[in-house]
Order: sequence, then C-alpha cells, then structure tokens
Amino acid sequence: MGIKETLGHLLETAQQELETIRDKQALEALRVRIIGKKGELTALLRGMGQLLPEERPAAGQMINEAREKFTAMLEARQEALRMIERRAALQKETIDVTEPVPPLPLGSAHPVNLVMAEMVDCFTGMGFEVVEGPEVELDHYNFELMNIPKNHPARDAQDTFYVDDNIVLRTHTSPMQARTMLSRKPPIRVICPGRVFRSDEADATHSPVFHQMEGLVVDRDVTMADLRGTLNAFAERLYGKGITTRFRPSFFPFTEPSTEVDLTCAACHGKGCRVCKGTGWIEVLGGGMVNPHVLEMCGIDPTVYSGFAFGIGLERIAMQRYGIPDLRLLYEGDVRFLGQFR
Ligand code: 2U9
Repeated sequence: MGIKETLGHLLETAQQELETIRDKQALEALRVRIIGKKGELTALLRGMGQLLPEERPAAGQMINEAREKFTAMLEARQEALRMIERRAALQKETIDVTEPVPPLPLGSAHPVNLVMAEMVDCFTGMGFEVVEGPEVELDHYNFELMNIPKNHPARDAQDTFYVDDNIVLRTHTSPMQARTMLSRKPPIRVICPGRVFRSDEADATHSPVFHQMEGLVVDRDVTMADLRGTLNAFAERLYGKGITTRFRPSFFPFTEPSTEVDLTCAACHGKGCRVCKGTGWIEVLGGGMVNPHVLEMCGIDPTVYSGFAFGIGLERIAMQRYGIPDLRLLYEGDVRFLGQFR
C-alpha cells in the first residue's frame, strides 16, 4: 500500500471511530494514538528516512496535510461533544415552573403601620405631602425652634435620650416641620409620620419609643377654622360618618392658642358608654395655631403668614381601633398577637 492509501485509510478509520466517541477521555486517547509521540501518523513521518530522497517532499506534504485534516476532525468532534454536553446539562436543569410549592407563611403589617398607612392616605388625599427626616436630631431643631429653650419646664415632660449636649433622639416629628419651613416658602402642607423617643418607663400606656404623625399648614389667612375642618374630615374618614371633633383649650409651647382634640366615641356615637366613660368623647390628639415666635425662628414672617399644626400618637389610635389593652403588646414581636391584624 502506498503512502497515499495508507493515509486515506488512516483518516477514514479515524473518522469512523470519532463518530462513536462520546467523551473527552476517548477523544484524547485517539489523538495520542494518531498524532501523539508514538502515534501512527508520527510513525509515518519518522519512517520517511527509508524513502528515496526525491520521494520525501511529496510524502512529507501528504503526511502534514493528513495531520491537519485529522486535527480539524478532532476539533469538530470536540465541539460536537461540547454541544451534546451543554444540551444534556440544560435538560437536567429544566425547572417545572408549574409544580406547586408548599405555601410560605405570610407576614402581616404591624397595627401601627396599618394606622399610619391609613392616615397618610387620608391626609395626602387632602393635599398634604409626606416629609421624613432624622430620628437623631439637633437639640436646636427638636427644642429651641419649638419654643422650648434650655431650662424651660416643658423639657421635663419631653425628657429624652441625649447623644451629647447638642444631639438628642427626637421627642416629636416637629423638627422635620421646622426644617421644612426653613427650606421652603409657603404655602406649606406637610405631614410627618415617624418614630419618636421619650425617657419614659414602659407600662400599659407609655413607651420610650413610639410613633406619631404631625401635620403643618402655613399660608396666608390660615385660621383655627381650617384646623377644625381638616380634623373633622380626618375623623369622618377614619371613624365613619357622624364622628366629629371637640376642641378643649390647652397649652403647648409651639402653638398659640393650643387645643386638645376629642373625637365622638365611635363605640356609642356620642351617647356615652364604658369605652368613653360615659362622656361620649375620646381624647385623641392635640393641635393649635403655630406660635408666631416659632414661625419667626423658622424664617416665616408671622405678620404675613399663619399656620396650624397638630400631633397624633399612632399607638393610641391603634389601641383604640383594635381594642389592644396594653401598649407593650405592640413591641413584643409575638407573631400570635401580630398575626391578628390583616
Ligand atoms: C411646628 C409647630 C407646631 C405639633 C403639635 C401636638 C399639639 C400634640 C401630641 C399628640 C400625641 C404628641 O404623640 S403625642 O404624644 N402632640 O398634642 N402636636 S401641636 O405642633 C407643631 C408642630 C410643628 C413647626
């Protein structure tokens, strides 16, 4: 058999064998067998010394061409194997998205957050905008701008946690309203929901951490009647038709005049019952006209503008609404308790 036939036969057998190969090891074994150091093609190349000198160039060229062809066949098979492998892997990884899974236990919103969301909805519906800010505040914003200078007796009722002489955990969300007045021009219509802190011992009605929502409106010709109308709308929206407000005179350093606000008892619609201790009213929030001195300190001219403000404790609303007897239940994180409010 001449060299040409030998090479043709070698390539043909290699091709047939390649087609049956299914893995990398077998492929490598074939490579070594044909073009490895002791391979069949390599042996042919080495055997060229026995040829006549004039036959050598043509034979060398044929062997080299055969080597290239074999290498190309090898690579083609390698690529084909890779494809087969990839297809098998993809098939194995297929996920049946229609397979039913065991249901995950569903969480529920915290009652304070439920109340907060409902109130945000109510006030944004009236054109208020939500503003939020730092819980760790400067004494200046929390107290000074709220008309509570150092050594003012109101500091006692709002004792808090001090980071240092000038930095406190905010006792109300009012500092955010001061920041708003300092950074914007009227008309201002904002609500500030958020977490606040007081140095109180925890009991059934007190907690060192609680939540409130304050509202502030500043514009020309804003009066107490606007506060009344706004809170009446709030009362009806949260508690239903026929629920209204009763204003009682009060005092806050940041409002003048100031008022405590009662709502018609939703349990008896004002007739008097155990819930309202026979009065027909439930104490719910406080408010008043923004003290002109506060407006002035916050960069607003009190001879041109006036404003009303109010503050609502969210825990108290949640407790009334859901009949929760002890404030501490809201913070114990017991899912048997929390899971009831959906
Ligand atoms: C500015 C000026 C005045 C906010 C106000 C109250 C009255 C009030 C309490 C309700 C229950 C706090 O959470 S609570 O304990 N708040 O009675 N809050 S007036 O007055 C402001 C706020 C901001 C610039």
